[in-house]
Amino acid sequence: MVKVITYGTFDLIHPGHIRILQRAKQYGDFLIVGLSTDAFNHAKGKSAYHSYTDRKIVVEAIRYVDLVIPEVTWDQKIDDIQSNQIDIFIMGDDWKGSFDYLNKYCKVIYLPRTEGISSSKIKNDLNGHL
Ligand code: C2G
Repeated sequence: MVKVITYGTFDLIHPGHIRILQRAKQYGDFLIVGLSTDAFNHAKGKSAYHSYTDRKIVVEAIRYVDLVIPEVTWDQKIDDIQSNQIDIFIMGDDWKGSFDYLNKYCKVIYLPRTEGISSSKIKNDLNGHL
Protein backbone atom coordinates (compact mmCIF):
# COMPACT_ATOMS: atom_id res chain seq x y z
CA MET A 1 0.00 0.00 0.00
CA VAL A 2 1.41 3.38 -1.07
CA LYS A 3 0.66 5.99 1.59
CA VAL A 4 0.50 9.71 0.82
CA ILE A 5 0.33 12.68 3.21
CA THR A 6 -0.47 16.34 2.75
CA TYR A 7 -1.15 19.20 5.15
CA GLY A 8 -3.27 22.32 5.26
CA THR A 9 -5.99 24.44 6.78
CA PHE A 10 -8.64 23.48 4.21
CA ASP A 11 -11.02 26.26 5.27
CA LEU A 12 -14.03 27.14 3.08
CA ILE A 13 -13.34 24.11 0.88
CA HIS A 14 -13.12 25.02 -2.83
CA PRO A 15 -12.05 23.32 -6.09
CA GLY A 16 -8.39 24.15 -5.45
CA HIS A 17 -8.47 22.07 -2.27
CA ILE A 18 -10.40 19.26 -3.94
CA ARG A 19 -7.98 19.15 -6.88
CA ILE A 20 -4.88 18.88 -4.72
CA LEU A 21 -6.48 16.08 -2.72
CA GLN A 22 -7.68 14.34 -5.89
CA ARG A 23 -4.23 14.51 -7.48
CA ALA A 24 -2.47 13.52 -4.25
CA LYS A 25 -4.62 10.39 -3.98
CA GLN A 26 -3.66 9.40 -7.54
CA TYR A 27 -0.10 8.90 -6.33
CA GLY A 28 -1.05 6.14 -3.89
CA ASP A 29 -3.70 4.06 -2.16
CA PHE A 30 -4.16 5.85 1.16
CA LEU A 31 -4.20 9.62 1.72
CA ILE A 32 -3.68 11.22 5.10
CA VAL A 33 -4.43 14.91 5.63
CA GLY A 34 -2.64 16.76 8.43
CA LEU A 35 -5.31 19.33 9.21
CA SER A 36 -4.12 22.52 10.89
CA THR A 37 -5.68 23.00 14.33
CA ASP A 38 -7.10 26.40 15.26
CA ALA A 39 -4.08 27.02 17.51
CA PHE A 40 -1.64 26.12 14.72
CA ASN A 41 -3.53 28.34 12.31
CA HIS A 42 -2.92 31.16 14.77
CA ALA A 43 0.77 30.27 14.70
CA LYS A 44 0.62 30.36 10.88
CA GLY A 45 -1.00 33.79 11.06
CA LYS A 46 -4.19 32.43 9.51
CA SER A 47 -7.70 32.65 10.92
CA ALA A 48 -10.06 30.04 9.53
CA TYR A 49 -13.79 30.69 9.27
CA HIS A 50 -14.62 27.11 10.30
CA SER A 51 -13.31 25.57 13.52
CA TYR A 52 -10.96 22.59 13.41
CA THR A 53 -13.87 20.33 14.38
CA ASP A 54 -16.00 21.57 11.47
CA ARG A 55 -13.12 21.55 8.98
CA LYS A 56 -12.38 17.96 10.01
CA ILE A 57 -16.01 16.92 9.36
CA VAL A 58 -15.77 18.43 5.86
CA VAL A 59 -12.34 17.04 4.93
CA GLU A 60 -13.20 13.55 6.22
CA ALA A 61 -16.21 13.59 3.87
CA ILE A 62 -14.04 14.12 0.80
CA ARG A 63 -13.85 10.86 -1.17
CA TYR A 64 -10.06 11.08 -1.72
CA VAL A 65 -9.25 11.39 2.00
CA ASP A 66 -8.71 8.26 4.09
CA LEU A 67 -7.58 9.75 7.41
CA VAL A 68 -7.40 13.19 8.99
CA ILE A 69 -4.87 13.87 11.73
CA PRO A 70 -4.30 17.17 13.58
CA GLU A 71 -1.44 19.39 12.50
CA VAL A 72 -0.32 21.17 15.67
CA THR A 73 3.24 22.23 14.81
CA TRP A 74 5.57 22.78 11.85
CA ASP A 75 7.85 20.12 13.32
CA GLN A 76 5.61 17.05 13.32
CA LYS A 77 6.05 16.03 9.69
CA ILE A 78 9.03 13.69 10.18
CA ASP A 79 7.28 11.86 13.01
CA ASP A 80 4.06 11.68 11.00
CA ILE A 81 5.93 10.26 8.00
CA GLN A 82 7.73 7.66 10.08
CA SER A 83 4.84 6.64 12.34
CA ASN A 84 2.41 6.35 9.41
CA GLN A 85 4.93 4.70 7.02
CA ILE A 86 4.37 7.48 4.49
CA ASP A 87 5.85 6.98 0.99
CA ILE A 88 5.00 10.33 -0.58
CA PHE A 89 4.60 13.87 0.82
CA ILE A 90 2.63 16.20 -1.44
CA MET A 91 1.95 19.95 -1.24
CA GLY A 92 0.88 22.66 -3.63
CA ASP A 93 3.79 24.43 -5.34
CA ASP A 94 3.25 27.62 -3.35
CA TRP A 95 5.31 25.61 -0.85
CA LYS A 96 7.92 24.55 -3.41
CA GLY A 97 11.24 23.96 -1.70
CA SER A 98 9.89 24.47 1.82
CA PHE A 99 9.77 20.78 2.67
CA ASP A 100 12.70 19.38 0.68
CA TYR A 101 14.28 18.27 3.97
CA LEU A 102 11.67 15.52 4.05
CA ASN A 103 13.39 13.92 1.04
CA LYS A 104 15.41 11.85 3.52
CA TYR A 105 12.24 10.17 4.73
CA CYS A 106 9.93 9.97 1.71
CA LYS A 107 9.36 11.25 -1.82
CA VAL A 108 8.50 14.98 -1.85
CA ILE A 109 6.25 16.28 -4.64
CA TYR A 110 4.89 19.80 -5.22
CA LEU A 111 1.86 20.02 -7.48
CA PRO A 112 0.71 23.17 -9.33
CA ARG A 113 -1.79 25.23 -7.37
CA THR A 114 -5.22 25.89 -8.87
CA GLU A 115 -5.07 29.50 -10.02
CA GLY A 116 -7.69 32.15 -9.23
CA ILE A 117 -9.21 30.68 -6.11
CA SER A 118 -8.38 30.71 -2.41
CA SER A 119 -10.19 30.83 0.90
CA SER A 120 -9.06 34.44 1.41
CA LYS A 121 -10.37 35.42 -2.06
CA ILE A 122 -13.73 33.90 -1.17
CA LYS A 123 -13.80 35.86 2.10
CA ASN A 124 -12.86 39.11 0.32
CA ASP A 125 -15.41 38.56 -2.44
CA LEU A 126 -18.15 37.88 0.09
CA ASN A 127 -17.18 41.06 1.95
CA GLY A 128 -18.00 43.01 -1.20
CA HIS A 129 -14.48 43.53 -2.46
CA LEU A 130 -15.43 41.92 -5.77
N1 C2G B 1 -4.13 24.78 -2.78
C1 C2G B 1 -4.15 24.64 -4.17
N2 C2G B 1 -4.80 25.55 -4.91
C2 C2G B 1 -5.43 26.60 -4.32
C3 C2G B 1 -5.44 26.73 -2.92
C4 C2G B 1 -4.77 25.80 -2.16
O1 C2G B 1 -3.57 23.69 -4.73
N3 C2G B 1 -6.09 27.51 -5.13
C5 C2G B 1 -3.41 23.78 -1.99
C6 C2G B 1 -2.23 24.38 -1.24
O2 C2G B 1 -1.10 24.51 -2.09
C7 C2G B 1 -2.02 23.36 -0.12
C8 C2G B 1 -3.45 22.85 0.13
O3 C2G B 1 -4.25 23.25 -0.99
O4 C2G B 1 -1.22 22.29 -0.59
C9 C2G B 1 -4.05 23.42 1.40
O5 C2G B 1 -3.99 24.84 1.31
P1 C2G B 1 -4.29 25.69 2.64
O6 C2G B 1 -5.52 25.18 3.27
O7 C2G B 1 -4.17 27.14 2.28
O8 C2G B 1 -3.09 25.26 3.58
P2 C2G B 1 -1.78 26.10 3.95
O9 C2G B 1 -2.14 27.33 4.68
O10 C2G B 1 -0.98 26.20 2.72
O11 C2G B 1 -1.10 25.15 5.05
O12 C2G B 1 2.32 22.55 7.05
C10 C2G B 1 1.74 22.98 5.83
C11 C2G B 1 0.63 23.97 6.07
O13 C2G B 1 -0.31 23.48 7.02
C12 C2G B 1 -0.06 24.29 4.75
